[in-house]
Amino acid sequence: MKIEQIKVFVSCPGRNFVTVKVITDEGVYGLGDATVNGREMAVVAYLEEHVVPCLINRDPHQIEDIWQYLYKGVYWRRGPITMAAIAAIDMALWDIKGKVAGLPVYQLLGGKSREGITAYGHANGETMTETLDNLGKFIEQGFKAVRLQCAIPGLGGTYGTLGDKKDYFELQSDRPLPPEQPWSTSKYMNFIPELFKQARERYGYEIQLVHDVHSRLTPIESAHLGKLLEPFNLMFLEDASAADNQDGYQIIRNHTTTPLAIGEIFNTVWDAKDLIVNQTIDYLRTAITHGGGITPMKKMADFAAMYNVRMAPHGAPDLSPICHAAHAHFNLWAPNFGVQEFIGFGTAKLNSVFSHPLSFDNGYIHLEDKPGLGVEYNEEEGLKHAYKRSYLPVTRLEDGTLWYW
Ligand code: EZ4
Ligand code: CO
Repeated sequence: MKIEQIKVFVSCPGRNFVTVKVITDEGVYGLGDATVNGREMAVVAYLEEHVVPCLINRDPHQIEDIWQYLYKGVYWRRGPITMAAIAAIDMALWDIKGKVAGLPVYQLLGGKSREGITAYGHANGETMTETLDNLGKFIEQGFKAVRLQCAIPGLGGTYGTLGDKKDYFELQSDRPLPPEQPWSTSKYMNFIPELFKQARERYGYEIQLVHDVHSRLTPIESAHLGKLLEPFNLMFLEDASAADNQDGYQIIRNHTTTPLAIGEIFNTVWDAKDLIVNQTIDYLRTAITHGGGITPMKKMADFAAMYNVRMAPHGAPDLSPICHAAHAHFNLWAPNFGVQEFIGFGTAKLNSVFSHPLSFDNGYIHLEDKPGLGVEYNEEEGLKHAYKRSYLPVTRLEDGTLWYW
């Protein structure tokens, strides 16, 4: 079997997605997700100009060798654009192998370690009451874990809240230039512990709770927040601080027993190596699309397991349904799976372009048994939704200093 053609599609059914289709001389094809939110066309150029020509006529079954060729074989290793491009090819090759074998990808990884995939939903709101009412709705739907994000009083536009937008799946397509949002660490610190206090008073301690700091705090500030949140038993605090310097997490760890999760912007195991071996984190949140594919994620999971770190792949709506399906296969297999972030299955427009094998019931994601990843990309529908330049917001402190979004 040979790789005959590789197509790269960009479509915007509410937000931009980059999709790769690897087609073989025997007609079998595989699909992969290469979306990097706000930098989509950089991955397209990387794939079309620098990856696709090298893969024509290669054997698609040589997944490991092709991964090594695209990673180790290239002097300019790592980085989000490179690794998303490699990831999409890798996903597509696992999809092909599964289709040829007549087996779902989780079977190729080693089979199921569990029946259902525990998912956490997003309860958010403009006020504390709205956020807590939404938490109640998630509990009623059977969710076992929920992320809480609330607009911070006195700040216009807080990460994780929708403002006047309809939903996550339409959030980004109308941002042709980066919008700006203000940030105040003191306003945030004075508010968030009260949100979790009231959540526990209203709903008790059975529901597991998560919060995403989105890297807005320094290590000592997040250590302080972690301590303030200890009475409210979080499942984890996400992106408590940026980890460009992995040593910073030791400061957080030294001061709080609130579990820590990080990794959605990591693109190789090297971004997390010190965090793992020093046991300064509890969950690794790298996505298959941004971490170089299924091949390295399996290695990362086994490495993390040696240090009691569990996998909790990023599940944002800017990952395409192909990545969400790949996560489901991975999560069914990974012995050290923790939890999957889950924001629903999107809009009718999104589902006209992508179909996926996932369903949700009583707090768990389930995967229909189909060969490969079990996803389809409708090329004709995709063409109806042209790419729109779009950006994530930029954050400034109230005095104008640029900060982490
Ligand atoms: O901000 O995916 O946990 N989820 C997140 C996301 C990220 C976006 C960035 O593209 O932090 O909402
Ligand atoms: Co996050």
